[in-house]
Amino acid sequence: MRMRGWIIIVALFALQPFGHAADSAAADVDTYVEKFNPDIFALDADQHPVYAQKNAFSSPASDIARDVADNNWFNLLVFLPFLILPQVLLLVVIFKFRDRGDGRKPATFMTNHKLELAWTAIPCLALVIVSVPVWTLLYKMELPPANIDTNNPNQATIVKVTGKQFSWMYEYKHENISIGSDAASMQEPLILVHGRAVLLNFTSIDVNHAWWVPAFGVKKDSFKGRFTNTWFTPTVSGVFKGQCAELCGQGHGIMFVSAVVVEPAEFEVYKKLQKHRADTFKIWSLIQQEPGVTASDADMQTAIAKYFEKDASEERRFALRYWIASNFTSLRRKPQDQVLHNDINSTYMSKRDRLEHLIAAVPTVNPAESVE
Ligand SMILES: [Cu+2]
Repeated sequence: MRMRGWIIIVALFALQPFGHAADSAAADVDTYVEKFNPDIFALDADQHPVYAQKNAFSSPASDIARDVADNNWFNLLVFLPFLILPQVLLLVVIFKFRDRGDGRKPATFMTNHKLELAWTAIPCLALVIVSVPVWTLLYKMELPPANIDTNNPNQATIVKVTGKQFSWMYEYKHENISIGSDAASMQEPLILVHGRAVLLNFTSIDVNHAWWVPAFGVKKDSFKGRFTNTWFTPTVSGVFKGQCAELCGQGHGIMFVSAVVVEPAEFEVYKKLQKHRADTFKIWSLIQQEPGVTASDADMQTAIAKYFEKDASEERRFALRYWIASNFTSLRRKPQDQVLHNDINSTYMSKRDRLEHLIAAVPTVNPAESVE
């Protein structure tokens, strides 16, 4: 019961931007921009708390990563004697059979069939022992277990991942969301749900790539004309970084992978934001133009009126604010020519303010029934 209470409180908190307290939305907007659009190019990643989980062995962030880490420790345990035993024998021989100056002759025998058989058979046996859990895990990585209903969006997120020189496109099957590039043509993160299985189907539209996030314990090749797949359940919330792991051309080094693991209630917010995204493009193209170019009030009002024609709900207002703020965040982060950079940095807050005023002039009309 206590657990359920907490879940409701957390959910109410997370869904607040679509509730009545929309006036404090500016702060909420920035909170969500930080959550769904983190700076994956931050160089001081170690000092950034969101990058805390980086390694499958020291801090596994999925069930599969946990298995990979356990498997690694098991292998180490099996192979450790092979590392230690020769060192011990070497020390014994060095000290026990050293030349004591008493004229003793060393032994000169050449073969010992029993010994040779043993040192061939025992390592072979060790490899067989290690291969059993390894093969089991490799098969487990391919498809989720039968008790996870992949047709149920609350149990599994299915994403088609398409690699291309030099970025990733993500298509969410149940949620009908397509993402890939942000307003600055930079890679967008894959948004995943804490505790919800994710099934990834990989392909490529050009050369071979490999999707790799160490903390999730998965690395999968993507090929043109073929599908490969893997799955895992994120067990830690936060931002996770990866990298294309197949040399795919000139931009391979900057072909990043990033994922944000959020709570279920936050994912609901994300879905709603995505639903309105395409409709905000027109307004964005008016707001952000060449340095020094400003859209007229009449043009802005027309575009905003058109945007709110569908509905003028809190949800839709919040989505517009969110996408404009998120787009500016992406642009400000991208290295670009100095004139454009200075222009964006000196004008983006006043542009956001102008938008706030224009939105405020449109009366809020929440739709009678929610359009899901
Ligand atoms: Cu690549």
